[in-house]
Amino acid sequence: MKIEQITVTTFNTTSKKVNDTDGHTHPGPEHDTEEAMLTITTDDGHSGYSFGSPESLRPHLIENYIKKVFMGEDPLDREKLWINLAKWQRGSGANLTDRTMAVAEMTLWDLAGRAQNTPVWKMLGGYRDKVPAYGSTMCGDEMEGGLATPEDYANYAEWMVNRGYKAIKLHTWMPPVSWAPSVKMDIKACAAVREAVGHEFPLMLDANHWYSRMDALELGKGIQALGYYWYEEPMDEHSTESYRWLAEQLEIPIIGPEYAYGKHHTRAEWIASKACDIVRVGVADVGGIGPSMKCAHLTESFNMDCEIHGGGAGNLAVIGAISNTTWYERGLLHPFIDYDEVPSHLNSIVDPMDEDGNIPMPTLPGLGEDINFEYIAERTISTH
Ligand code: LLH
Ligand code: MG
Repeated sequence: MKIEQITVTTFNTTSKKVNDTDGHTHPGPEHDTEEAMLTITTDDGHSGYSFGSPESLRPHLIENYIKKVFMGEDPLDREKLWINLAKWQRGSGANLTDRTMAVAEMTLWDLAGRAQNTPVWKMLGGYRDKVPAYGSTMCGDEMEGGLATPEDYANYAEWMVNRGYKAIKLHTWMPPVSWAPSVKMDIKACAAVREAVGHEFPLMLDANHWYSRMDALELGKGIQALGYYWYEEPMDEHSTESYRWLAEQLEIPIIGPEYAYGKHHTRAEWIASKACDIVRVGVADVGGIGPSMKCAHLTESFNMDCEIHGGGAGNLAVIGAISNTTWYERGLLHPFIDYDEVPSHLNSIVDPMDEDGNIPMPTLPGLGEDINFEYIAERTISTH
């Protein structure tokens, strides 16, 4: 089996989400947008698919890195192909990102799963056939009836509990919200939600990612007193020492790193530095499913949990194959967004949630995405 063709199909679709000036996602009016599908095909007729932004799959990246490393190779040699791609990152002038590598590597997994008629989480060595989800809110906003006040968070938390979620994570207010960030408002929102859901319900906080040490400590003490279960990314994660300083002073578990670069190496540094109590890993953050498994196993060796950042097919596959994780992050959620609405380029969502708050592991071969190829063909703008 040899890789014969690598194609990016850019297509038109619609979205009801917009980004603010600081990059956070919020609800917005329905608008046209572009999405890209990477297809890798072998000489014996097998194909794998994965999705990314057109920018993360632009011709420069496909021609100079992905094709250079993948063409003519056996797609089952995922470790070799990933390591060779990772080596190219150093000299790529920051062009070849972990996100692009993740899409390329997930396409190899999808191809292998489809060729062997097996879901990826089973190929990795299955551990569970379902996982409980936590509802993860969007960042706070200034929309009437949205997530503008502590009461809004409390009302929405009640809705989430009724919907079946077994845990909730708040993303609170960050710039460009006019008065944000505010430790006092974050604590008010956390307190309002605690009151709404009761004392036993698991709650987590992912606050403004750029607080100072003193603000992060004050907020940590506040949510510790409210019985929150974990505290996520209150400061810039590139300062491991700041997290070690914070973790030493708080009893509430610190989770991280989510966003810091460096893949499994960074996770090892955080564990060794005692900068976190729970390790955070997402396929898009560390360059794919394979490196996420390295992180999970590294974490397991230290008897630590590894909680997965973000949803989607790749993250679900990793959760299905590791023992030291508890939750699937379902989101980002907002009162104005219907998370269960099927995106036009799919026939169904990969992470439907049952009334007990569980996500069943996909049964389709490969990553388990049920792709609407007809829709993509009809709305194709370009291929390269
Ligand atoms: O800044 C944001 O919009 C969120 O923090 C986002 O990155 C979210 O994916 C996250 O951190 N989840 O845990
Ligand atoms: Mg986070």
